[in-house]
Amino acid sequence: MQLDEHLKTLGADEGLHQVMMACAQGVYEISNIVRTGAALGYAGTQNVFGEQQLKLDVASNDVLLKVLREQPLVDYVASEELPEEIQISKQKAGTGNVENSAEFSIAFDPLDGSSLVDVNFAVGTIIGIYPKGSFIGKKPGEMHAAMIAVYGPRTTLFVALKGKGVHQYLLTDGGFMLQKTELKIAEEGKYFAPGNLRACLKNPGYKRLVDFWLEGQYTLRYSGGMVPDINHILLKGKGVFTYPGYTDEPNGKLRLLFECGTMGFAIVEAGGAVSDGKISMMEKSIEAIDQRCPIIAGSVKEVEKALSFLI
Ligand code: P6P
Repeated sequence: MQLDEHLKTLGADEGLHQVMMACAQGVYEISNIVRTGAALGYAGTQNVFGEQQLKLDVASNDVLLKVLREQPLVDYVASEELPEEIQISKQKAGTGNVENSAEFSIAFDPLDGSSLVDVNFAVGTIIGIYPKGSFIGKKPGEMHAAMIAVYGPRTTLFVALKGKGVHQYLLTDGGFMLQKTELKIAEEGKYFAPGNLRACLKNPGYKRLVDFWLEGQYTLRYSGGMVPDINHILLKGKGVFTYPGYTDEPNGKLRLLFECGTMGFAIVEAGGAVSDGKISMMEKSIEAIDQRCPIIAGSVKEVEKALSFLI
């Protein structure tokens, strides 16, 4: 079954369906850019986090901005590659040619882990679809849907629809075809994806947690790409992903709006748990576009065990 048809069977409302199909078109175009090496090397610019932008980052960002600007229902957009949120509905309405019929605001990381492309590791696109309006003050739990693309040996797409589960589609010559429905994460499972291991030096609780996993003979599954690493948990149906902070960087590296909130939404929709170390990521208020936060995510009991060491 095609993505378009399956979204209808899931009961996605018409406007959300329209915007999700536009995002899927963007993912299709980004997949082609990644696979053909159409944009290699550095762009000579930095993002708001001071990270050198690759031509791939800029090209992927341009693709999503293009497809979203064509959507009358999109209000604000925010990208990891842009310094601030943009109200594209107002830009259009400002020309007097469109009354503001916007319903959704969309935050995205157009190519997460892009620096891994040059070693041919899997990377991904992370898209969070929120109610309209500024992202500031919203919480990830308010999302209508999350879309997560994985550019690996195959291009696959997760769709997490609020209250309607997580589903996986494979990009084929005939478009995105349904592969797996109702993905579920079991309460526990011995896979671990320990990000920011350098934190063990100054965060003794993290060192004890890693020792717990090693003594428990957990299987390591960490690639340095958040999307493929959490893809593994969703498809194996178990495991835990961590990227904690430590004294030098108490909030760690990953972004609430562009990474932790959206990936966490999909994990919760699949029956898992996601925390910033203190509260559920779904309840964490977005205070700034570039806000970073620690993340512990995956099987409910694995997250609980991890938190018992980290708190
Ligand atoms: P480290 C990729 O750059 C990324 O933003 C996430 O996709 C990934 O989980 C993390 O950084 C990896 O960070 O410190 O292991 O390189």
